[in-house]
Amino acid sequence: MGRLLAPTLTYLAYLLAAVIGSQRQQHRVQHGSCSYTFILPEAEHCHPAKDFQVTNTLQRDSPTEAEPDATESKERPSWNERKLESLESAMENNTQWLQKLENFIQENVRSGMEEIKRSAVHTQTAAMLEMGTNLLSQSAEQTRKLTDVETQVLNQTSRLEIQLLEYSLFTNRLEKHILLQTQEISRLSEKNSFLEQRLLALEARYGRELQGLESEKQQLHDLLERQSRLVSRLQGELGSSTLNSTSLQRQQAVLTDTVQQLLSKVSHCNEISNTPKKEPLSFRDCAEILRSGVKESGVYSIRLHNSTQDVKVFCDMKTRGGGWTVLQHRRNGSVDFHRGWRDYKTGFGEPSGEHWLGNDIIHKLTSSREYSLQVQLKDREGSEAFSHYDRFSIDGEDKNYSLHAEGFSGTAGRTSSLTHTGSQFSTKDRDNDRCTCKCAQLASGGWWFDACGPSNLNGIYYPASSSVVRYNGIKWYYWKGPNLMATTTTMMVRPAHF
Ligand SMILES: *[C@@H]1O[C@H](CO)[C@@H](O)[C@H](O)[C@H]1NC(C)=O
Ligand SMILES: *[C@@H]1O[C@H](CO)[C@@H](O)[C@H](O)[C@H]1NC(C)=O
Ligand SMILES: *[C@@H]1O[C@H](CO)[C@@H](O)[C@H](O)[C@H]1NC(C)=O
Ligand SMILES: *[C@@H]1O[C@H](CO)[C@@H](O)[C@H](O)[C@H]1NC(C)=O
Ligand SMILES: *[C@@H]1O[C@H](CO)[C@@H](O)[C@H](O)[C@H]1NC(C)=O
Ligand SMILES: CC(=O)N[C@H]1CO[C@H](CO)[C@@H](O)[C@@H]1O
Repeated sequence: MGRLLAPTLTYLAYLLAAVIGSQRQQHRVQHGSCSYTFILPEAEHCHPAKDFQVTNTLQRDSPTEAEPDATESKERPSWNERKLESLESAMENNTQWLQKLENFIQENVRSGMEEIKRSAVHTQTAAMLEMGTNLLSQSAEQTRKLTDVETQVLNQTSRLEIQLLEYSLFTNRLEKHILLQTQEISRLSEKNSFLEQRLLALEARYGRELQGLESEKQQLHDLLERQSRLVSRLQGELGSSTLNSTSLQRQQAVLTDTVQQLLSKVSHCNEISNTPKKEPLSFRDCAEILRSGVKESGVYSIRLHNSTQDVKVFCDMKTRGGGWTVLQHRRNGSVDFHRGWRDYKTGFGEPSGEHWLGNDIIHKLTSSREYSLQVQLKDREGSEAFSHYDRFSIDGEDKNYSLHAEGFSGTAGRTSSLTHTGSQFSTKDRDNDRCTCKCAQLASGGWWFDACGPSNLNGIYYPASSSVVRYNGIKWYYWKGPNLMATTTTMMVRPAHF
């Protein structure tokens, strides 16, 4: 306001000066519907008369036209008088003049002052009014601008608020989303840790399995190497045997030649002698084979009496004159003797090694004629002994292969270890003993158990290192007690009257 006021005051001063200095002192002020016109007095052009010389030099003592008059009066005698008179009149005129002037000036000044005052007041009022109007309009303008600014600010504020609201909504949504994500992440991490544990467990398990598999693989690898070495050795052998076979073929060819020569010779002989051919020999037992001239122990074929069946048996041609047909033989425990009824009935093992000839065959053999029995024993210390029975036979299966043994003699004990006549044969699956127990299961093998008796040559073959007393081993009680550490046992028969 102060700044506005200063130019206004300047303007007012200017207006005042203009009012005083202008030719037509008139000023109009418009305020609302009213208009004010101020007419101001003219100061410069308000001369009294043409001859009424008024100059700004108010202190003019005498007019310039009066001087020539003064020079004329000097030439005349009464000049001083006249001069005096004129001076007096002039003075009077001047005085009048002065008075007039004074009056005029006084009047003029008074009215001028009033006018000035009035006009000044008017001007001032007008200026003030104008100023007021200006101020009013300016303030209205300012108010309008202010309102505009206010609306703009409000607009901005509302817009900002809307944006803020949107942002907060967005933020809320984001927060919710983040919360969901966090939950998801935590769930996933839980799952992950669970899976890791599972993985660790699986790794541990599979690691162990893998180690086992690797060791197995190593073993298989070793086996494979051994096998391949074996294969290569076999290949070498095959090569040499191929060579051998070619040499054998050559030998065979030579032999074939020889045989043909012999055949031709034989046919020639036949032609010469023309004697009838003998029937091919069949032997009932090893004694007959021995009698036919064979002196070597070994496996031979016999045909049982009253039968068409050929049986391979081992013939002992050395012991006490030979001719023994072997029923039972053991020497290294390679054959399992803990067997059932059917195996003992038909026989098992190989006649060249450990074997049991078979109860049916023994029955048929010993029932076809009278036989004696020889039991040949050898223990680990190398001592040998035997038990002999003059008469020996067993019944058929219908009587459970009952034992008949008489005429005991020998070195393996003073009394017979074989049970008395009539004992039935028992195996682990057929219990025919006189014990409430099952001797074949206790003592193992198949034998003529009594209850359970002092002998069992078909017991378990224990290795030499075993020193423990066992009741299921090989037993020939009256020679070596309950525990015979036998290396070989042989049961063999020969016709009683050999
Ligand atoms: C706010 O101003 C914008 C332009 O700046 C205009 O388009 C809008 O209509 C205004 N809103 C209000 C509520 O005045
Ligand atoms: C081949 O024959 C020789 C003797 O002729 C014998 O020493 C060798 O063991 C035989 N080889 C085979 C693989 O039978
Ligand atoms: C077998 O021998 C028995 C006597 O031991 C006899 O009764 C039977 O007839 C014989 N069988 C044959 C086929 O010879
Ligand atoms: C037992 O003897 C037989 C016949 O001599 C032989 O084939 C087998 O390999 C031997 N077994 C053992 C374990 O010594
Ligand atoms: C032979 O043994 C069986 C049982 O193993 C038995 O039933 C049968 O009576 C026995 N036979 C004789 C003649 O005792
Ligand atoms: C001496 C002088 O100048 N007198 C004059 C005074 O005024 C009158 C009229 O105004 C003149 O006529 C006189 O001559």
